Amino acid sequence: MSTSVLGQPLTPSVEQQRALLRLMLLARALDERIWMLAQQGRVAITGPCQGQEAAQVASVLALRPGLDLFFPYYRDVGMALAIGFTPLDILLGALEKASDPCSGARQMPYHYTSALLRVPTPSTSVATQIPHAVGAALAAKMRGEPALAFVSFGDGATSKADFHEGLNFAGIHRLPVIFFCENNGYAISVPARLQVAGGIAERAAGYGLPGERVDGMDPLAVYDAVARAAARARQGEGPTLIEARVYRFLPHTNADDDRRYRTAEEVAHWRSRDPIPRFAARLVEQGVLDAAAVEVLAREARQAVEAALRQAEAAPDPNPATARRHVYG
Ligand SMILES: Cc1ncc(C[n+]2csc(CCOP(=O)(O)OP(=O)(O)O)c2C)c(N)n1
Repeated sequence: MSTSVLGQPLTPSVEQQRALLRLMLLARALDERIWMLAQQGRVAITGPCQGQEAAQVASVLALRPGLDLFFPYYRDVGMALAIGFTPLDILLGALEKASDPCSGARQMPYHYTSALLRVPTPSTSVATQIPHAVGAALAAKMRGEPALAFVSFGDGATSKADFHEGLNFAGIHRLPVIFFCENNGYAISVPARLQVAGGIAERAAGYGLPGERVDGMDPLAVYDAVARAAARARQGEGPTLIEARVYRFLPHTNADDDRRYRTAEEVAHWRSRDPIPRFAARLVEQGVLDAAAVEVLAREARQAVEAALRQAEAAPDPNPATARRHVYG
């Protein structure tokens, strides 16, 4: 694990460690349910987060939701929950209901948007949230606000010009932004070795900012790296690139067949490193929770998702007569 300037990793409080596990379990339960709805044809599309929950939740817990600006991407169910979106918010989007808080079902689902939670609306084009975040960090710096901008994206996004332009500008102007790459090894079927000849973290050096690789299956390692990057940003020391090595357990989306580009053995290997049972076992070992309490958290997560689903299913669909409202041109 990486260390702070004092040589000690920055660790979440016991309360935060419980919240970490609770949110990871909630993300897993919600993602599993949405995947099932997609298999049933009741949800049109989903890009599952399973395997990436530790990186998604721990990064947010090291930051200040409500103050900082967040730019998550479509796979970030765990991140969205940690920022403050509810399972109901996410399900209203997944089921394309009129009361979807992100866009009233006018965007694709999982385009997380909330003025209250300081999450600006994203575009569907991969990596475009990166320059958006850099611009928001510039604005925060010009206004003298204490907020930083946190932006997440996949390994494939690092091939886009938006990534390089964003890092370059942020590096030159020492902007308070954290670039958080969830490297799950693939951009759909394209393996990371065909995206990046060197490493992703190493790309930061060319833009004059620190780059760090962490085990994204370990929430404490992620928390430590993001907390240190946040401290740097808040002290005016500028941006950081963090590459969290993760794995997506399921296909890219429900429209993808991952058996065509990766082996069952590879998936099984990464599943054996599933961040949720490993972190739960660690908390039990350290006496933070007992095994029964872990079971209760898992059950409560599934119940919360079922209750939200009942509510979302009962919500009205959009009125087709309004389909062209807000359409430009
Ligand atoms: C500019 C652009 N090109 C292609 C797509 C289609 N597309 C959607 S997701 C994706 C893969 C992105 O991979 P990565 O950034 O590694 O993230 P992951 O989905 O693996 O989490 C692609 C090519 C798109 N949305 N935008």
